[in-house]
Amino acid sequence: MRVSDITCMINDITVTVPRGTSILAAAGMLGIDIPTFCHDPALSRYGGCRICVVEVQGWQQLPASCVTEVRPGMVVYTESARVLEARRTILELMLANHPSDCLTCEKNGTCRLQEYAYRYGVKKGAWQGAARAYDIETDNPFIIRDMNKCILCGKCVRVCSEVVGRSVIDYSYRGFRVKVATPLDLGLSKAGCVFCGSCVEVCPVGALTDKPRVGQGRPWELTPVTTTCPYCGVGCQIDLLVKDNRVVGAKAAGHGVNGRHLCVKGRYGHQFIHHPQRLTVPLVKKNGRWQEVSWPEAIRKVAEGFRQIKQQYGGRSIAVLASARITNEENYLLNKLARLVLGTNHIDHCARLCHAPTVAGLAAATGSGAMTNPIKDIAGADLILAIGTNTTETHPVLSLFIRQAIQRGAVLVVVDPRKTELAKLAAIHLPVKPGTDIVLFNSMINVIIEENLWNKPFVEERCEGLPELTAAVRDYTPAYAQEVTGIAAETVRQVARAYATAGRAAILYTMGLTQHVTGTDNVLAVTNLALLCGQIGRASTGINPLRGQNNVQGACDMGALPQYLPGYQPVWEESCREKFSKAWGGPLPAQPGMTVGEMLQAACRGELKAMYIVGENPVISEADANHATQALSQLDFLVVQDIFLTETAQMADVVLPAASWAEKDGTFTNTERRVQRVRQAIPPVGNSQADWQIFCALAEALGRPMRYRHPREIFDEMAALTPAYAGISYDRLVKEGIQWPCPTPDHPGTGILHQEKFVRGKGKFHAVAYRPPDELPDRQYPLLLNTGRRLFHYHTGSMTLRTGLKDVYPVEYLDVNSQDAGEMGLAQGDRVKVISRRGEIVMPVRLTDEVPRGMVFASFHFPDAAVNKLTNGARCPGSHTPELKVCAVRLEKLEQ
Ligand SMILES: Nc1nc2c(c(=O)[nH]1)N[C@H]1C(S)=C(S)[C@@H](COP(=O)(O)OP(=O)(O)OC[C@H]3O[C@@H](n4cnc5c(=O)[nH]c(N)nc54)[C@H](O)[C@@H]3O)O[C@H]1N2
Ligand SMILES: Nc1nc2c(c(=O)[nH]1)N[C@H]1C(S)=C(S)[C@@H](COP(=O)(O)OP(=O)(O)OC[C@H]3O[C@@H](n4cnc5c(=O)[nH]c(N)nc54)[C@H](O)[C@@H]3O)O[C@H]1N2
Ligand code: SF4
Ligand code: SF4
Ligand code: SF4
Ligand SMILES: [Mo]
Repeated sequence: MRVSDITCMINDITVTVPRGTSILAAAGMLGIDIPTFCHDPALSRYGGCRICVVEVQGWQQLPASCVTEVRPGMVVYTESARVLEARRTILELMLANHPSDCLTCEKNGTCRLQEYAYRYGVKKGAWQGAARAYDIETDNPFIIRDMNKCILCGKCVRVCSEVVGRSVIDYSYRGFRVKVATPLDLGLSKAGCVFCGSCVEVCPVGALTDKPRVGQGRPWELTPVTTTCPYCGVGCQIDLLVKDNRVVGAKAAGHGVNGRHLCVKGRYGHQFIHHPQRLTVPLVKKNGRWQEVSWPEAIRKVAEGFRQIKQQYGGRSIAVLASARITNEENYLLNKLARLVLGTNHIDHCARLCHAPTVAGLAAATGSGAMTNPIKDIAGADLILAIGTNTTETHPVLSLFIRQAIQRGAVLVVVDPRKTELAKLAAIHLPVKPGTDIVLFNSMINVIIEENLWNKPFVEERCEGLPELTAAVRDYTPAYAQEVTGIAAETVRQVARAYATAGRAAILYTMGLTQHVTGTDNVLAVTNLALLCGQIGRASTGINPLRGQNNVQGACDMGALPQYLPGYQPVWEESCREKFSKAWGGPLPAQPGMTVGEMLQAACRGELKAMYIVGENPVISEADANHATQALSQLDFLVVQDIFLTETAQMADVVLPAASWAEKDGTFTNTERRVQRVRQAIPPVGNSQADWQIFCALAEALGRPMRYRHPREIFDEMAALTPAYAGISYDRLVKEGIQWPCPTPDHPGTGILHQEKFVRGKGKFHAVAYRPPDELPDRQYPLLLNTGRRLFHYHTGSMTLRTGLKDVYPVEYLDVNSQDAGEMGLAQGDRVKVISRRGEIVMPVRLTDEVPRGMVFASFHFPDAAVNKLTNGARCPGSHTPELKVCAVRLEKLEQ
């Protein structure tokens, strides 16, 4: 017992608890359940509903136990006669004006009011209060608000302001008319609600319900299946709610990185599963028209096609695109199929358009291309340097940890040319000119060396290459940085000092840093900064590339990259090749394969003859999409495997219908290297099949059978060959998942990388120099086009455009700076033709100050406004990632 501990007695049992513990919490420690409506341990204390009152010996009043702290010698009774009477009165008052449609209420069976009324034997009728008659708010696709059922516990208000950071709803009106409402009672859609559904999650009664679930089944008829979100790399744990082999809803699983929270896509973005346009049978194109065929025929056709091309031109004339959407097991098998069965090392995937500069740069400097720290660490940082990441829209649940850090007093510095929501939260926003980040970071390093703020012991003991770095940044003075980046010299100094002297500084970055012709150098510049200040290898520090797709970390780990076998074991190294060759039972090609961009070039030259594209939609997602489409049309044989007939699938000779993630078992690896389970909730829709089963069937038809009864067996085979995964197995992946490296079955996994030493030994400084973007605006094309993402949609829209997300965000706009628009004579909603050297599209404009003057911005989510027809295919030499963030365009206003 510590001095600060307090001993008291609850229901005649003695308990000792730390000072400051509430009576409610102390009772909880004894397993005594006190009813609560408004209390939530994760939210501020409120003490408003009073159902949790208890009797304290010697006290006149019955205190609310959630807000009353225990005192030494206190004697508490939680179910005394006085307490029971008080609770009954409270419940009677609540029921007096509560609607009595329990029989049809969606909350029936999980409602706390119902539960406590039953527990305390309270029936309606003692009082008949005036009934409330609010309109039920249903004007959005996701949340129904029936304030007639609200018991004013305020949890929704607190979760929205304290955790989600939005304050969309609050108490309004006075007295009897008091009601939880949006400003001016205009409804969620008009109040900046992001439809995260956290308010629904915490509401104890039927006042807030998930609209898509209404009428889909009573709570007790729904079977929850815990799995991992299929969208972004945060890897939230969700419970899919299943009835009669249909996914009818989803909620947060209550554990994992997200706990009770999800973003709108994770909670409401699943209707695509049962969308009528799902591919349910294999399709073969005959004379330009689709014909449905049986699986055996489709597999025969695909095997035949690849066999012929392999015989005629060799394996190197075939290329494979793997997928960051499919499981680890599937990527592993596809890798095996490509290298062993098809005999090609041409295998790549969307990481090429994304974090390939990270895989190249971070690995060169530290030995590992992965996020160094766990997501939860972010909350504990003293300074967060967020570079080119629109976190609140693209990694929404992760952004909650940034908000937590800010609440703790952390300084947020955002480097982004746009005034994003994150930038608005920042203490310091650095709106750099696009593509000039290297200058900013080299200049910060210049200041830190100049002012002797670098971490001498750390650098001397753990790093190499300081003289080269010092020489390389000599000319990057703050004055020069101001000239190139547009950030004031004094601000550069200020941020440099703040980062170098912070106790724990964490760097987060994403596409604003990588999608440039200098992507790899950008990553190296940021890494130099972290190494120099020793802001790595400790809790709440590090270099944290937030990986984009649900399983892009896993797809890279599984070797869906032309030069790597699983676990980044180089295919050009004989010992690695031999290891896999022995395990897989056949020879493997030695020469590293081509990247996506190289494949497309080779197809144009007629050197690449066939492609197998699994779970990617390059016709919409590739830079310079017209060129990509042109390349694909040159192929002799194209097979696409997807869950929908995407724009890419429409170009194929054969389309294979895959089962979605809800229809199969497996694992995804999230951005913090956490390997988590994907669990089958329903059988494959129609005649679709899990990707891994299709790969097995193909291998069989190509004469090299790969037989597995369950993905678990594939995982075990992979883990035996992949050191970082060696200690992981399905038996261990029960709840929280495991972060690699996990070398042995008794190893707990690794939260923080590079703690004692860097994976490569010493951390290596790299001298990098500024080069401008490949295509900047000029007189003919005077505007800079920046591209990226929106909260409500995901990539090429194949999934989100087939859900209620389309209703909240139905069309894409081109963001144009308001002043620019004024000068160009453009008004909100005007339709413009956006033209670059490579193509043109038409879309309406939105006037905004989020983009600086001279810049326009749009997402690539809408195939009818395919922004990649405009983007530049120029690539970073180190990683082959295209410069998706900068190209030059001009606008032509169209007559309405
Ligand atoms: N809602 C949603 N979430 C997603 C996705 C999605 O499609 N939709 N996709 C997932 C995937 S795969 C990925 S990779 C991530 C991407 O996540 P993010 O990288 O956060 O998203 P982007 O919109 O591509 O770009 C981020 C920011 O980079 C800024 N930027 C542009 N040029 C520069 C520059 O030169 N310097 C700096 N410092 N910043 C610049 C842009 O203004 C933009 O705000 O999101 C993931 N999450
Ligand atoms: N202009 C511009 N372009 C960009 C970017 C940008 O910022 N700006 N960002 C780039 C980045 S970072 C990325 S990651 C890429 C993403 O580019 P892509 O990966 O091409 O885009 P997605 O739409 O995610 O494509 C995934 C496909 O997989 C399908 N799918 C889903 N689940 C399954 C499954 O279980 N099995 C199978 N077989 N298929 C499935 C989906 O229907 C979808 O068609 O886009 C890049 N393109
Ligand atoms: S859905 Fe999220 S943002 Fe909207 S009101 Fe509820 S908690 Fe707030
Ligand atoms: S809507 Fe639900 S969570 Fe919000 S105050 Fe009313 S009862 Fe509480
Ligand atoms: S933050 Fe990412 S993983 Fe979490 S629910 Fe949203 S899309 Fe899914
Ligand atoms: Mo990505």
